[in-house]
Amino acid sequence: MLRHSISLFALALLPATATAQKDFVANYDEDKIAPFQLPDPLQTESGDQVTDAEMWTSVRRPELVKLFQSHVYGRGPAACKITHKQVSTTEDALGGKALRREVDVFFGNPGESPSMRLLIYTPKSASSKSAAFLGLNFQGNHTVDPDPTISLNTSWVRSRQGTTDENRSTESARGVASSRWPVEMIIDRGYALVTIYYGDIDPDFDDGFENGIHGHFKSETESIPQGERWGSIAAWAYGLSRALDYLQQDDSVDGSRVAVFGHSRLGKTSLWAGASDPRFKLVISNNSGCGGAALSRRAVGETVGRINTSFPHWFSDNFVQYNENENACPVDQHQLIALMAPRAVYVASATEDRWADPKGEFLACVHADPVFRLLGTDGMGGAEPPAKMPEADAAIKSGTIGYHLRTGKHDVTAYDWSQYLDFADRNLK
Ligand code: GTR
Repeated sequence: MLRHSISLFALALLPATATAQKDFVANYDEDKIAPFQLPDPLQTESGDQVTDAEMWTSVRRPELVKLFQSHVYGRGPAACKITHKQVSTTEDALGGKALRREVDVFFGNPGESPSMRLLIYTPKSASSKSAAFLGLNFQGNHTVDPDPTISLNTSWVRSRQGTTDENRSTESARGVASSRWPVEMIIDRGYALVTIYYGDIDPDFDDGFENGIHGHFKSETESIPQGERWGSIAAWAYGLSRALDYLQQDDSVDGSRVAVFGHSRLGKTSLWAGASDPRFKLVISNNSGCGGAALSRRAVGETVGRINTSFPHWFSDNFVQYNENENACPVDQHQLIALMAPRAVYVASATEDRWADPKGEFLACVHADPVFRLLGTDGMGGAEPPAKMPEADAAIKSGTIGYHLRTGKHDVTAYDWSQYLDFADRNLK
């Protein structure tokens, strides 16, 4: 876990942000948004217009990845060698429809490095390797399905009434997140599902570099300038990429057709994983909001200042410079969406999730659209991107950028999954 050691610069900001946290009042009024100009995804830092795919790929894309590393998420070590160990195999999961396996993937050699446990479901009806959804979960693999034979995660978890005891999960946690993980529906549609507890990679609290992969890669991390060191989102994304390294060697999953999925902070993570690792074929952000799909410059709902104060370990130290100062940031989140091009990306919002700024999430897609079109795809579909937000529950899913605004609260529902599956049928099969 990353300790935000306090630079002189941040020190000067601290009292102000602490006050901002206490007195923070979210803005939801479109008329109160301060005027802003979005940085152009298709203009290079030296001011040249990107005119073709070659220039995007060789100049602008790498430039943008670097800007997001330096100013937003931070930079981690190069890909490490992974090793793996089979933990369990169940031939007849989900009433015989799926093969279910647990595989430990180590960030180095077993015994010397931390590991994450992959819970893998593959459809038994498949005649060849299956395309897969890969997503991190919040409370442990044993929470995605009530099956008592899934191993109970024993690492640190955030305490929750009824399902934890001194920050360890209990038997009563089994299946509590199952409404967010419709495993059978995914298998019935012919896809594999791979999930990992995000705390296996890095526990979600600030403990000063001690545990998780931040601690494991201590010397590599210390060789990176302080302000640019990876936060937890970048660490979780690194874990997703190492999981993909494993899936590319798996016998039942097709590692060249993997969709990375995440909700909320893990939606921010799936976007950064997809942006920094072009091997992900489809990228899905469910209600990711600030630091995810929502435009930071709108500062509607959760803001950069607010998120850096509540969750100081999620982003790089440099990101703190943009607290109440979003216009000074050289990037905004439409450029993050653009980094998926020409691959497919889907952004989902919810009507009651105003904290995540649904309109800001939609506009990020609209402003990413020109990059997708330059690269020869149809962007959000149609001749040009939609001029206004779609109605609730009217998904835009015919193009390369999908978007919907679901009725309801901050959550993952069967409606969300059924859109992702339709979108995957067109972009992953
Ligand atoms: C909230 C945070 C959001 C979102 C969410 C979550 O408290 O403000 O940015 O990440 O947590 O991940 O559940």
